[in-house]
Amino acid sequence: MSSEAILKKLREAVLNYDPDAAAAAAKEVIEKKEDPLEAIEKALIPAIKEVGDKFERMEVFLLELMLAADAMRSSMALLLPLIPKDSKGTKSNIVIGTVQGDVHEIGKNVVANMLMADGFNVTDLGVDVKTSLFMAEAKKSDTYIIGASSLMSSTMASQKDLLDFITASGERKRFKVMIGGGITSREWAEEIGADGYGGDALEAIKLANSFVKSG
Ligand code: B12
Repeated sequence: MSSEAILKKLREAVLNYDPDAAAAAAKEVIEKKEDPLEAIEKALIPAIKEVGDKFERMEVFLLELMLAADAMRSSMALLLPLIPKDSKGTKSNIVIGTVQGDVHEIGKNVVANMLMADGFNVTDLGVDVKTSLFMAEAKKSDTYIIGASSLMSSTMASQKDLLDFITASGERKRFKVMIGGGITSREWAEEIGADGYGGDALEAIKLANSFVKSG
């Protein structure tokens, strides 16, 4: 079976809300030694975005959105660990999480894994992360880089809360905060005083590296 045919299977599994088919297609990606990152970026992400667009147009229900998300989970659980990691992890520590009130994790997980692949030592705080925890965990793991993901208009405010919290602590200068996810934007990052915005995992990596270089 060609690479295109395998990617098509993966894409269709998400579009058909079928977690088992997604896991089976991911296994094929692995067996045929296809690039896991390409499978995520070219098949899985566009497919889940398509389902999201249908949900927004009210062409599908929440149940279908949840099944499509399960299909993402079952396939990404197999593919993400295969992205080659820079085992040294020497560039810097970094903490990342999805902000308070928000349980979307797919994009944040891609970013976290890509940062690891690029040599960062990543502490993933998970989803619905309490605002104060980002800074507490950054201090615990002795890092100054914080990444905060938000996918909803209602939870973008938690990104602002994070920046306000750090500023109020009097330690704003000590941290570099990057934000991203769904509908967030460069303009939003500027408005809330974040140090950077990443529209995708590659931009997240560039940003994190620029923080390391600028100290
Ligand atoms: C999958 C999904 C779900 C799944 C999440 C499963 C999971 N474990 O993650 C489930 C079914 C649980 C879900 C639930 C809900 N969802 Co939802 N969901 C989506 C969907 C379809 C895809 C999100 C996704 O994974 N995208 C793919 C990833 C790869 O993209 P990404 O997250 O943006 O990440 C990339 C970049 O943004 C960037 N990035 C991400 N994070 C970070 C962080 C940093 C630091 C940086 C630098 C970069 C970066 O890099 C990533 C890789 O390229 C979107 C639609 C869409 N188009 O996004 C709706 C969407 C986000 N959901 C939405 C809604 C409304 C909900 C619910 C409220 C539905 C409901 N009625 O209950 C709940 C919310 C629950 C909660 N409290 O959080 C709305 C939000 C609307 C809005 N503007 O506020 C959307 C936009 C759908 C829609 N069009 O209406 N959802």
